[in-house]
Formats: sequence, structure tokens, C-alpha cells
Amino acid sequence: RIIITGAGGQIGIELTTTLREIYGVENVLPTDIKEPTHEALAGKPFETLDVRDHARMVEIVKDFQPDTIMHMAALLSATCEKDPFLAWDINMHGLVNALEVAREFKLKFFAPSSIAAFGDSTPKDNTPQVTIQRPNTMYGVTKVSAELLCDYYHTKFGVDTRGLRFPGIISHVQEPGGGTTDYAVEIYFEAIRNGRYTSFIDKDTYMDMMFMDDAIAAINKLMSADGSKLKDRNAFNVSAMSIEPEMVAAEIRKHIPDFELSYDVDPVRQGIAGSWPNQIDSTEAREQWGFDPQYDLAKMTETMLEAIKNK
Ligand code: VAH
Repeated sequence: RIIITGAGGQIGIELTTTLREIYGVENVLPTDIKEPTHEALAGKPFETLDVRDHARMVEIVKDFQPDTIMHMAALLSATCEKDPFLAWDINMHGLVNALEVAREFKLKFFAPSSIAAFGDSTPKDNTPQVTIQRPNTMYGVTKVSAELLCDYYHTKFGVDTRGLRFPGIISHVQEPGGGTTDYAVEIYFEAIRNGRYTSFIDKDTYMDMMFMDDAIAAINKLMSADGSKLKDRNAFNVSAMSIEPEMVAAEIRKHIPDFELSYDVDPVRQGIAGSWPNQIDSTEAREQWGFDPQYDLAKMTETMLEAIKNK
């Protein structure tokens, strides 16, 4: 039985629906700070939970009695820069509560990290699993801190914590909010809606990305892996592709020939993107638990455009 925090978010919604297909609606309890509006969650079991409210989290866990917690609640990179202290409160206070509940009730624990856990001094190409991590964004600071704290709870208290350093996640079910990689989602929606897109990230800005289905499959594969065989835990590099805006536009033009891409670069998000790797190495994830993404840029583009057209 699985409890999910931040279930109304970009990953949370599709994680909830996929886990319900696998384990049954009654064995998955999505929670979030406000009632869900998305039709995928509406009308099914749900609890409101502000992850900063430890007592409320304990109350829900005692009642639902999960064996696993998937802690997805966090603010994303650009939002964190707008209010760094709120970001620390939600991303870290929420995490400590979730880890404490996992320790107290012996829950298996998942939390996503991000390529944002790397900074300017990190090798930008083939970024290894274990390397320098000195991010200069509040989001990145919370992600590195989270990775270290999750490993600490595993070594110190024996909590079965596992995590993934996600790249930009591309999906058509729920548009993301407040991320730096959001351009790679917006471009598809705008291509269908208007045949053109103005990107806030500049050309030749390479970032790792992955289609949502591969992200959800990676979470399930990692959580099902034999824990005794994991050399690493928090968190694994995972990526399906390294792309920049012109590459996405060229792929879209195979379906919408007169698609136009222009630029109005946002210095804040461009600065964040520039501090992240160009392309990370997912070898450890592949070797330790069989990470195997199925979507490349061509297949992701075809899937995204088809799904958005049919919305
Ligand atoms: C963000 N989508 O842009 C998230 C993610 C690697 C990017 O962490 O902040």
C-alpha cells in the first residue's frame, strides 16, 4: 500500500494513476496541499496534506497503513528562486517529516532528486553518478541536501530510501509549473495550438530530458529492485536524451512543417539551465537495476503531438 505526497503535481498525477493500475485504487492514497482538479484524481480516494504538517502526516499514515511513501511534494527550480526561504521550508521541512514517518512506521521511501543537484563545477558531459555537487540554486541546494539526508536515514536508521536524479520530464497529461525545463513541454502544446513557440531557453542549451512514461517506469523498476544489490541509493542519474530547443523544433517540423521557433530568453531560467549538466551518465542505473528508457526524441515528439491533438 502506497501513500504519495504532491500527487497533484506533474509527476504525481501520472504516478498515482499508474500505481493504481498496478496495485488497485484502494492500495494507493494520493495526497496534496489542495483538492485535486485533474480528472485522473477527482472522485477517487484522496487526502489533503501540507507536508510541513507532521501531525497530519502521521494521522494519515496511521489510518491508511501504507508500506511505502513516495514523497513527490516540492517546489521546482524557477519557483524556488522566487522565494528561496519558502522553498527550503517546503522542500526540506516536508522531506524531514516524510523521512521521520518512514523511519517511525518502517516505510519504504522514494523521493525524486534532479540534475539540478549538480552545479557549475560538475563535469558537464557524461556527468558521473558520483561527482562534485555544488549547485548555486536554492532548488539544487535542497536536492543535494535531500540526497544526503536520504542516504543518512538509510545508513543511520536502516530506512529503505531510494531516489532518482530526474532530468526534465516531458508529459502531456499535466503541464508542469515553475520548472526550467518546462520549455520542452510548452513547445509541444504551442506547436499544436499556434504552430509557433517562443522559447525562454536559448538555442544550443543542452539539457537531459525524459518522457513521463519512462520516468514512471524508472520509479517502479527502482522500487522493485533487490535493495541488497544497490550500491547507490540517493540518487541515481537517469536520462533518455540530451536535447536543445532547435533539435525539438526540427523533430516537430517532421509533423508540422511550418512550425516556427523564436526566442525571448529569460535570464533567470537560462542561468539555471546553464549551471546544469549537458548530458549525464545513466550507466549505474542501467547496471544496478535495469534502467532502460523507451522514448527517444522522435518517439516522444510523435507521442506528445498526437496526445495533445486529441485533447
Ligand atoms: C525543473 N522540471 O525544471 C524540473 C527538473 C531537471 C529539471 O528538476 O525545475
